[in-house]
Amino acid sequence: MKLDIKVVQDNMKNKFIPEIKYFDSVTSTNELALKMEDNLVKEGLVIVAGEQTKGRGRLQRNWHSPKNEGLWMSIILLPEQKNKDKYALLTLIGALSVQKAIKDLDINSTLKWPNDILYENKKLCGVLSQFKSVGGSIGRVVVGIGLNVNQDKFNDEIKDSSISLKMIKNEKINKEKLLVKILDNFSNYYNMFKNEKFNIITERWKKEMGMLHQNIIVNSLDKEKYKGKVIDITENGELKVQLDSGENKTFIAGDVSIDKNSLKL
Ligand code: BT5
Repeated sequence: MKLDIKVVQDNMKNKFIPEIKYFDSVTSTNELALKMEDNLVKEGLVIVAGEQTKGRGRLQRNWHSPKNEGLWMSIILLPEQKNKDKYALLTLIGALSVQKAIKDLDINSTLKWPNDILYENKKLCGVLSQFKSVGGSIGRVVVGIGLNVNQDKFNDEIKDSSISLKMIKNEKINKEKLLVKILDNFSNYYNMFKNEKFNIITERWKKEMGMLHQNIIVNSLDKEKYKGKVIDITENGELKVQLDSGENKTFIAGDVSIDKNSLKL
């Protein structure tokens, strides 16, 4: 069923979100949020869509966003420049906000650095943060959230690696209530960010992430593969890994997977 945006608006308690714009169909809510003219942008403005025809993951990957079956949205932020080196935390905040909201449905999920929520190793939600520069420095941050809500099935390409809330609970989920909770949580976490309580955010993340102290492989942006053990999330939201060589390395981006070979040892 189509999202009833009026119900969402009527139930929003927090003052951080000035407006929620709903569209039946867009290419990508992130694309829209990035293209929006500066004079129309307000901090906390949310764009939600019924479907995305060109939903995006990281590195231009595809994000499947079928009509009325998920929450596909972007939150626009105008954070202070002085905290630039902490912007990666905004992605972590997106995932924490969704995870807390689905806990209220009695769903225990785990976070996977930097942008996934997993349930029994299947992907339930992905977050994509993008930036728009104004006058040479980052002026606008767009936190895009894609959450699988009421799908009964996925296409062949992702069916073994994806899951929806409905598949977990065996019942249809109320998207309006869920969206209100996610945005309330986001506003609370963003307040922590603005108050520079970065360590609360990273500590919470560490508590909820599945790979702490595990042997993993990082495929980094420089296309190198690194093997090691996850030891921390830094105050800047980076993944800190103790490499097999003994040296510590931090990653700001990358794809992480469990090192299955090391489990056999
Ligand atoms: C992500 O990228 O997980 C970020 C997804 C962000 C989506 C939101 S929706 C609203 C906003 N507007 C956008 O255009 N995007 C954001 P990444 O970690 O790179 O994962 C992408 C991979 O996840 C794909 O290559 C597929 O393998 C898989 N995938 C695609 N659609 C999926 C889905 N609906 N559920 C689970 N996995 C999916």
